[in-house]
Amino acid sequence: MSAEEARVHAAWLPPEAFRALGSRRVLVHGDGMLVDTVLDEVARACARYGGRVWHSPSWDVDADLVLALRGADELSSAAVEAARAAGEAALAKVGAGAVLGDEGFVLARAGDVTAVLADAPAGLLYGLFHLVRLGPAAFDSTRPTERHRPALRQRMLNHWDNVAVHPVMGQVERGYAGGSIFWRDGRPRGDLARVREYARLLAACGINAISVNNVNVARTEARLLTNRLGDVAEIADVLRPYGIRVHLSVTFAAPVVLGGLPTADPADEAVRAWWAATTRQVYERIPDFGGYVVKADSEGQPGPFTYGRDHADGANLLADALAPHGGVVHWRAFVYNHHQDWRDRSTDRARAAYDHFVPLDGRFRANVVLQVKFGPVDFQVREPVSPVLAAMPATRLAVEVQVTQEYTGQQRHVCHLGPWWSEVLRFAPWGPGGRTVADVAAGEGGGLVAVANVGDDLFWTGHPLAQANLYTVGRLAWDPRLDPRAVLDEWIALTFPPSAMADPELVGRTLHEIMDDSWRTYERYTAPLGVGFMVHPGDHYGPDVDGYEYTRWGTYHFADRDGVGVDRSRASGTGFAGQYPPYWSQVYESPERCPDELLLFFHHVPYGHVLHSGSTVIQHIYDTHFAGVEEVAAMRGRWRTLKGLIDPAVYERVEQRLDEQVRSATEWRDQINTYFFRKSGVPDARGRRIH
Ligand code: GCV
Repeated sequence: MSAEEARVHAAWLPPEAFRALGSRRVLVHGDGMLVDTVLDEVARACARYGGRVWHSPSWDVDADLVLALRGADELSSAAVEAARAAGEAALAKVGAGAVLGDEGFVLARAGDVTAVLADAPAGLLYGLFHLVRLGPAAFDSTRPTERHRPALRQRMLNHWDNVAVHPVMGQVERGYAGGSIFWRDGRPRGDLARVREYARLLAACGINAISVNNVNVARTEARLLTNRLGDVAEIADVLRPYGIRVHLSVTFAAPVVLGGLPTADPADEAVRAWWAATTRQVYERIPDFGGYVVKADSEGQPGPFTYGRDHADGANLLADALAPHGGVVHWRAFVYNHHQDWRDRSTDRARAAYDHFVPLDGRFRANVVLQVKFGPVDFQVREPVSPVLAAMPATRLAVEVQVTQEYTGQQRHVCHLGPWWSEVLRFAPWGPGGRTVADVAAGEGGGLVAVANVGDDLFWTGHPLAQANLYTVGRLAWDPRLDPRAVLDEWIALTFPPSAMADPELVGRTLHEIMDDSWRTYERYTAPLGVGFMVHPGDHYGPDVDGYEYTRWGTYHFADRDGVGVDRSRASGTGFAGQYPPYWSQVYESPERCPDELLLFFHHVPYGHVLHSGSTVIQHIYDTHFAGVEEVAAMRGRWRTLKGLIDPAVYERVEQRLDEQVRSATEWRDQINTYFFRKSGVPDARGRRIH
């Protein structure tokens, strides 16, 4: 183990988290690569904590825990067969339709034995990590039977990692955790042990797919598809034992830039043949390759528009090449005019994905997953849910969220996003009580895709508390109904194991106090009431209220001396509100009914407009910005109570970042409040200092 490996933070899998499991007598029964992974995990835990492990023994053994494949041979061990019978009985009780599938498992008690049964090796692996989460509770004699299956089939991370350092975006586009764990200066980073640790962490929270390069595909990265495929295969080999399939971002222009063809037109036979042959070679090298991720006709990336074709033509071209091998295309819906004239009030970036893609519903092949950003603009701290998610019933849809905190404090600020994603996934686009976004993502074999926040930083995520965002996104993809507070509890108990803490109750309570509401705190001191952006152009860190106001990017707030906000109503604005099914369309259309937090996303209102909260818009801006900074200062105070109680390296890193968060939040407060005071001339009703 190198010195660096020794120092890399264990995140949510410290050895201590395996204590309960590792001190037991464990029997693993079944065969397969992922069963070997289970065995390896259990063996390491038992070596550390004094337990024992057997693999399909031919003699009778006494076990406390049995992890078995349902289809595996009978064993002569009475305890094992009893455990298996208990698992089967539990399954029968759940009902005939209660299949486990490729990744599910059942946990049941048989006498003194805890049994985990699965139909496939991946199910056993997920069952194992469930046991780790439960800790000693997995062995409670009264533990009820549980059946677990992932709600979403595809639980994916997109890495925006560049192989060669990009002159502006660096090694990782929008990366805030050091370099890439895969690539460095044009070559593989060469630390596959670190990649393996990463795979463990991801499997333990339920992720089963990763794309390993940026969706903006430059020259070097394009070649991962062909003559640098070996680099991808090496990563795939390391991820495979943890049930994670590798995907690749490809450029739509690949037939031209790699294949030397004169065109990348989807209707061209030579282009189709090139994709088919190239894809065949990918599968020869990586038989379980997941598929392609494509950003086309977006922010300068090539796409089908060049040839007068639409996005269905483009996506289907790649889908046809992948179909014989079982692969999928994740085709991104993030398509908009990034050369907008700010004077042009008729163009609305929020409308773009719907306008481009909804007319194509029904035309995509079965192995195309349309990957839709959760909101209509761009991963802001507050946006409405994208109306595309309710408008394409004949298309597989995946929801895309951003774990890397491009717009939410860049892993210098604590901003725990679990509650936000949970709100998005639970949103019912057809109206309260109806199907939810999570149902849409689950329904047609779509999924949840998250832009990763990990780099080669020793804490993985720059800010140690940002690890919780990565853990949470995996868990919500597995089960979107989970309460984000309960998921945070899991993360806390794993990362700061109670058995290794002098005062676990204080640690847990303090982390909840700091993190639970941190997304709303961030919202309070940044752009108000859903209006978005107001960030420094380019790096997107810190305030710059008019930074994007006169640019080509389509992200405006239209503040003047009388009011602020974007009129997206049908009656007098861009008509974006009309892209929703009737219930929300009507709610958003009306400034009176529109939820406060989205008011300025949908309406341009006077500063004196009275919110549902009873406050005016201008007073709300002042109040939330003063409150936001106070909350951050309180977070820092709370964190300081943990000094000496947790790992000093974690303590120091978080403390430094909280200092920066206090500074940055203060800057946000003062710039936003001063800007709106100067525009409106309305003084703060409470007479606080505005500059
Ligand atoms: C990968 C935003 C980011 C870009 C990113 C883009 C996308 O615009 O600022 O860095 O590019 O989203 O999602 O493709």
